[in-house]
Amino acid sequence: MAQLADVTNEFIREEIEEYIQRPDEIERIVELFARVSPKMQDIAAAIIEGEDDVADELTQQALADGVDALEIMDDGLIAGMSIVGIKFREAYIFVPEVLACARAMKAGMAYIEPILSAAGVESQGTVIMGTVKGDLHDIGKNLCIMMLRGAGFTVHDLGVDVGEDTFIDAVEEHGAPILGMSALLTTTMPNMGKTIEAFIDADLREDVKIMVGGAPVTQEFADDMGADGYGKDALSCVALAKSLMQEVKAESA
Ligand code: B12
Repeated sequence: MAQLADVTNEFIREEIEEYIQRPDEIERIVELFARVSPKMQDIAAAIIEGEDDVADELTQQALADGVDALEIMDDGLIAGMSIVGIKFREAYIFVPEVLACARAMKAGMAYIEPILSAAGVESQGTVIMGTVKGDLHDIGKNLCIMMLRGAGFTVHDLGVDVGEDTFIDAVEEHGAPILGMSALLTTTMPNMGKTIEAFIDADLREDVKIMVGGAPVTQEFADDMGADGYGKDALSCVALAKSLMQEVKAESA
């Protein structure tokens, strides 16, 4: 088991000591940062401090040094955000600070996105993605979109606070076989179920595979609301989209 002393970056060590109290979270975060390279720890620190210019510079530098774009995304940008999430939950920081962290993450992602997108070849299929009504969280959704595009999917991003009718219109307009919905609030999660019901009412449920995700969403919740799949992160989102696409092809064969 990794120890705090195995985390080489002093700032990250202090953040863990000062702000993380739950033993399971300490173990998970220490394990994570003990594994990631010093360069990635620096990027994570820039995210935690909300320094977008530093995140921008370090991401460019890491790419120039040959670090893999996925490694920067997972071990630098997302890893940093995991500490931000805990500090926000425990009210050590508030919305303006989190927005600064989100801006820093976006600054790094700006370099990662074109690389992951360029990796794709022919289109694997069309996916409509959006964050449900009442919900403004889009970092996770945007990561999923980035990865889906990287895997060759054509993705139409409806943005945040998306109502049922907008989801239905987009699926129809683009003839999309897959719809992905994101929700980060327990209060907006039910809007996923409402959207699925709206598809049923419009007699369109059979025409589209629906996948859901977001931190509070679980497989059980997804099953209960009648979704076709749940993904816990951007990588599973891609795996899920691929398997749903196979189902679509098998059904239409
Ligand atoms: C950043 C953030 C914000 C930012 C959002 C900026 C932005 N542009 O997105 C701001 C400051 C605006 C914000 C506002 C609020 N927030 Co907020 N926020 C967060 C925070 C810290 C991180 C979320 C995040 O980006 N995570 C990083 C990404 C990478 O992870 P992710 O979103 O889970 O996405 C991954 C997976 O879930 C999955 N996934 C996501 N979508 C999908 C979709 C599909 C189809 C699939 C397959 C997979 C998938 O893949 C993603 C990539 O790996 C979380 C804490 C947390 N730990 O989640 C709180 C959190 C979600 N917020 C919370 C709250 C309460 C709020 C506010 C109500 C605060 C307030 N008092 O105003 C407002 C609500 C605004 C609104 N109407 O939406 C609570 C929700 C509590 C609850 N039980 O509902 C949380 C959990 C913090 C907490 N513990 O208190 N927030």
